[in-house]
Amino acid sequence: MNVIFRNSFAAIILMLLSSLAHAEVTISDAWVRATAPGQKVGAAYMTLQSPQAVKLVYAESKSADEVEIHSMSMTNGIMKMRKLEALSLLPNKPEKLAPGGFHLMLFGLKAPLKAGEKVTLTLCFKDDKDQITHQDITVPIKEPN
Ligand SMILES: [Cu+2]
Repeated sequence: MNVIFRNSFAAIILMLLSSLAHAEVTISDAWVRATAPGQKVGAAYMTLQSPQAVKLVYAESKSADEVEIHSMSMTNGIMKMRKLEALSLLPNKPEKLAPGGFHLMLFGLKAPLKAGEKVTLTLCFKDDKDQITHQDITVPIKEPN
């Protein structure tokens, strides 16, 4: 093997490895709702899209004691929230977390969430081989409009 061939071989291996590592969930339009002083609960919204079937199984934030995955639905005119064990993502189908629907609920906020500041979240996804991947995101805090 000459040196050039070996180097390009190594480069191809690296490219393959990094493309595997980047089979990750695309997280877009993420925002966290600003909270009033004293409010201990917040909500985060975003759009999730994965190239493969995965489940969002866990989330955490340094800004909150606990983060839960919730759904929201209207039953007889009453909004009901439900804690989900996991949120399934189908391949290449965007799943929107938005007010009135799925959201991440932040419990035990350590400080009020002020518009213009940012919150970090870690999202954990599990694929169909039970492989867990973590993704850290930085999310802007906004007033709902
Ligand atoms: Cu909720």
